[in-house]
Amino acid sequence: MSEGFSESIESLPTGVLEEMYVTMLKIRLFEEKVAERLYEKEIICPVHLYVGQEAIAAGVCQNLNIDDYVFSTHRSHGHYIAKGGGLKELMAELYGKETGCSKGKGGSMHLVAPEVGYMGSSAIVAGNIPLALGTAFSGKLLGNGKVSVAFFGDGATDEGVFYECLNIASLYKLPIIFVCENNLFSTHLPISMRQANPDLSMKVKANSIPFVRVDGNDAVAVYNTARKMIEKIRNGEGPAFIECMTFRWLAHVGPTPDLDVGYRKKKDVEYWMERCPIKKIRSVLTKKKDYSSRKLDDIEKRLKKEVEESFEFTKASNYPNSQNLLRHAINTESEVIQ
Ligand SMILES: Cc1ncc(C[n+]2csc(CCOP(=O)(O)OP(=O)(O)O)c2C)c(N)n1
Repeated sequence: MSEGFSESIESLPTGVLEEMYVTMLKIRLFEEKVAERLYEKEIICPVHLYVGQEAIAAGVCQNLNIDDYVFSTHRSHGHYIAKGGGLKELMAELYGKETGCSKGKGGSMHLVAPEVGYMGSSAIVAGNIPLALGTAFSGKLLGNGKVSVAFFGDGATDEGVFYECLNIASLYKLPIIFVCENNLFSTHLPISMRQANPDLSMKVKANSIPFVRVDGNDAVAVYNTARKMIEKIRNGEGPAFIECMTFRWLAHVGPTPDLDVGYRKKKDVEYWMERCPIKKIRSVLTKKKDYSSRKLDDIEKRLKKEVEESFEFTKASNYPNSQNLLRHAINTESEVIQ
């Protein structure tokens, strides 16, 4: 299925594979903890889990520098973690604590970590795409060599602004990579019930933007494709588009498997779970001559501890006090209150 650049996995350095594996497992373990806390109703902000899609954030972000720009969506944890955002600040944000990355005022859908180039997530479907276009414009004008990344779901391709952004990015040859995570549904509707022609490639190519579709559960395919595209973007060749075919394992929002809703079949979910992106990269890694499965166990132990520490940190943190409620917000005169 993959039309991506599928170089032999042997040619990928073990270090790169291991780093992607660590990122993916960190996202998975973190979200498993979050799911547990959601069931307990300890976390009460709306949470859109990324379980099943980890290879996309890891494969793309593995190619980025810390000062490249990433813009994310309501399904934000994977991109935040893959770009280097701190787990403690993320967990604290989900609990609304003042030590959270958005000072406890944003919740899961409004994360930010500019110190690592994670410029923010937005709950407005497709709303992050013009924002990424903005940093791409600045990158072009300043000639600073930075690349902007817009991650979005297939639902964003239903929006008019998506098409406007494709046009402008192409017209001005902006340094931006569009990453569509096509998990086959926008909430409960498949793309075939939303668009007359569900084939995205034609729409992207109509704007003269290079398009590649890859298996989004294969971190190596995502990595290789994004690497080639980002190299060209840095060389001034303008935007590129990668469509990553994938599937979310859990409900649109919240921690349940949501099979009772009736919009997807148990056997489809099982099919995709069989094609677990983490299982896949683990099997690639263990085929490397110089890699031992003991190392994988050590990584898992270390990451579980890191997740546990983020939880302890959150428990020990305070909620914002009432005097600070308007800090870091915009007042009625449109001034940012420090
Ligand atoms: C402009 C806008 N329209 C509708 C919504 C309601 N909404 C929230 S998430 C979502 C589905 C988005 O699907 P997709 O972009 O494919 O991302 P996924 O949830 O599959 O990751 C919708 C329609 C919204 N937040 N913003």
